[in-house]
Amino acid sequence: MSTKLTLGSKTWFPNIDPIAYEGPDSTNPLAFRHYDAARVVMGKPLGEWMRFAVAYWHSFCGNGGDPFGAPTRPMPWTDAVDPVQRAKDKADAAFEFITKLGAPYYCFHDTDIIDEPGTSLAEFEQRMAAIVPYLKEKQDASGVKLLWGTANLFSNPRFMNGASTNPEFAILARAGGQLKGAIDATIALGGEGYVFWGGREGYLSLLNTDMKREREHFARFLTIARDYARANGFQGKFFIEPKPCEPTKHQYDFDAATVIGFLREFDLLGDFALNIEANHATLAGHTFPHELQVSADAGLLGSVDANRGDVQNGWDTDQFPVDPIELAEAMMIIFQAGGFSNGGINFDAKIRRNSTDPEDLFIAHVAGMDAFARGALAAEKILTGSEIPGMRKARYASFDSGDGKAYEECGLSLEDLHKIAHGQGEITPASGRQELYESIVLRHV
Ligand code: XUL
Ligand code: CO
Repeated sequence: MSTKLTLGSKTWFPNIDPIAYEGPDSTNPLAFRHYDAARVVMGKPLGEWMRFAVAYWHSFCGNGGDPFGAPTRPMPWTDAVDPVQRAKDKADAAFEFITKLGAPYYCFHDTDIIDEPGTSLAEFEQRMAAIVPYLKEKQDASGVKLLWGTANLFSNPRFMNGASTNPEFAILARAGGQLKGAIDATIALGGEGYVFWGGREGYLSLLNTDMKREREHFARFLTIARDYARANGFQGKFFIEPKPCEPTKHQYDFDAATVIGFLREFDLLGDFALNIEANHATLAGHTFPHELQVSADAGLLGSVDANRGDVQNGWDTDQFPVDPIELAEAMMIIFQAGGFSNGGINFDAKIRRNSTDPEDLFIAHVAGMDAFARGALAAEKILTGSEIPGMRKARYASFDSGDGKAYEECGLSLEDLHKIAHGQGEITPASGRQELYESIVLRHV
C-alpha cells in the first residue's frame, strides 16, 4: 500500500520527510513504530485491513478557532485571494501531507475542497467543476484514492432547521441540489463510499417538530439519493454515521441500533451500512467497540471515523485515538467481521487549538495510525493465541447440545422450560470472570 510522492509547485511542509516505519524501538515521533503496511496480520497486509484516510476538514480547513477565540493555526494554503487558486493550494498541501504520511485515502465534504460562495448554487457548481478535475489529477499522480465524499448540509445558516428534515420544502430542495453535486464529485473521483452524517437532521424542541414527518422526509431523501447515484454509476456503499446529539439536541441517527432500525423501517438495508465514529459512540453513552459490534452483528459494519472523546466532558472533542486497549478490542471486532470492503479508518480527528507547529498534524496521524496498528497486533494475538475465544465460547457451551441446542433451534416452548426448571433444582451461576478477560487483554497489548 505504498503511495507515490508528488508535490505541487511549492512545498507546504518543507521540513517533513516521508514517514517511514522504524520499528518499536524508535523514539522518532515522525516514524511508525507499529504501523508497517506490508506486515501480514490475520492473513492480510495491515495496510489492506486499515485503509487509513485523512479527513480534509480537520486537517486542511480547521483553523483552531473556537467559540472563545480567533484562529490559531498557520495555514498558508488559505492565503490566495482567488477561491479556485486557494482550493488548489489546499489540495496541493493536502496531497503533500497525505503522500508524506503514506495514507492511501482521503475523505471530504464538498465545502472542504472549495469554499462555498455566498448564496448561489450555480456559482458553487462552477467552483466544484474547477476543483474536481484538479483533485482527479492529484489522485492519479499520487495514487491516493477517495475513501468517501459527503455534502456539508449543516454549516450554512440556511440549514439551521435541518436539510432533508427541514420544515420548509424550499430548503429541502436546495439541500438536494447541493447533494447531487457532492454525489457527482464522489463518482467522478472514484469514491468507494458516500457518507451521510445527519448534520442538523434532528430537533431542538419537539413542541415545534413533527418528528414522524421529518423522519419520513429523511428516508425519502436517502432513497432518491441512492437511486440517483446508482443510476449514474456509483457502485460503492452509502454510509450513515450515527451521532446522538450536537448540533441538535436529538439527532435522528442517534446510534447504531437506531440507524439499523431506521434502515429496516424504510427498506434501505441493501445499499447502506454504518460509519461508526468513536466519539459519537461515547456521546451516545456507549463504547466504540459496542457500536462496532452492533453494526457487525447486523452485517452493516461499513467504515470507521477514528478519534476519541474526553472522559471528563460530554462533547465531540474529536481527539486523535491513542488507547491501544480500546483499539485492540475494536480491531478484534473488525477482524471478526472480515474487515472493510468499501470503508476504512478515517481520522475524523483534529489537533488541539494550541498545537500550532506544522509537524503537529503529522505527529498526530502517525500516533493514531500506530495506536490502531498496535491494537491490531494485539487483537491478532488475542484472537489466535489467547484463551479468550475459547473462554467466551465455553461460556455458551450449554447451548451447544441437549436442551440448550433444542432451544436455539426453536424446539422448546415455554411449557418445556417450565418442566426443565422443575427438573433441575437450584443452579449456581458461573462467574463471568471479567477481570480475567481484562488481564489477558492487558498481557497482549
Ligand atoms: C461530525 C462528524 C462529521 C462527519 C462527516 O461530528 O463526524 O465530520 O464525519 O460529515
Ligand atoms: Co465523523
